[in-house]
Amino acid sequence: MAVTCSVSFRQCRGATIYYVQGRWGAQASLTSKYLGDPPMAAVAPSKLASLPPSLTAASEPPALFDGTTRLYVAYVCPFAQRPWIARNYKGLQEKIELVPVDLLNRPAWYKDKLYSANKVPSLEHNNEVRGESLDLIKYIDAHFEGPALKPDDPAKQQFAEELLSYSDSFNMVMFKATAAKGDVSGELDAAYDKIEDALSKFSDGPFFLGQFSLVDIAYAPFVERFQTLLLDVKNYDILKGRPKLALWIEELNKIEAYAQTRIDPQELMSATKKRFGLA
Ligand SMILES: N[C@@H](CCC(=O)N[C@@H](CS)C(=O)NCC(=O)O)C(=O)O
Repeated sequence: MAVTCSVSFRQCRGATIYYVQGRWGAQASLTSKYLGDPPMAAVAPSKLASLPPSLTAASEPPALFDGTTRLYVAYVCPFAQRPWIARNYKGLQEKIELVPVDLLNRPAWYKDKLYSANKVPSLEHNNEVRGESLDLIKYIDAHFEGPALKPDDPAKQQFAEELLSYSDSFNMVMFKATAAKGDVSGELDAAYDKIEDALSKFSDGPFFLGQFSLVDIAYAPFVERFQTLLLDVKNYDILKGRPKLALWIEELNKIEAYAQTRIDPQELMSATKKRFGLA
């Protein structure tokens, strides 16, 4: 099945790093093996049962621009998980409809009629569609009721912006380290020590800004994935010598809004490893 529109590539140390439905891999060439798996393979069946089914190329679109607010996601996509957590945390389950799409068998109307960037997440609200996960967390926080995700304290606001800016670089270190052949512990130490330091900055709670915020939402989907993957592939324990990070993950898992978006870690890892050509 050729679905090249759902794939993007970057070069990394001579290998092609590719990206399919929220998962990265390293391979000399992309084969149908990587595009042929059931797109929902990583989602635990128990979780799937309680979530709406993903729309496919065969699915009719919802009544687009009828005034309904819709958040388009793919269940395995860490970027889409961000605004999904924000929506849950603010208690907007009734106000923002969750619409999962199957990226590997994507409905044509998604690009043609809704979001020309053709990525998830996207948010349909007030007859407009917007994307970019970090922007969407902020947008949902600013335009809907519910507990604030952005702190009031200017010092925390500034630190939030620094951490949000760093999140892309952090993710890139993780993607490259996972795909690299040699010892990458130096790069990983630097990235996770930075996270451990960041978690030490405010003492009024276990989260990046003390209390749960948009920064935790930005990092959680990625840390979740790379914790299991790095342990398995690189024998690298992100928690070793990092008590703040261990506590952060423990406390994060108690947040129902986040727990609702989590898919089984082992299932996710085995699917991700397949994408990395490591299984
Ligand atoms: N920078 C975007 C990245 C979104 C993204 O790459 N989403 C992936 C799925 S995890 C996607 O839609 N890929 C489809 C494609 O690239 O065609 C964001 O933060 O929202």
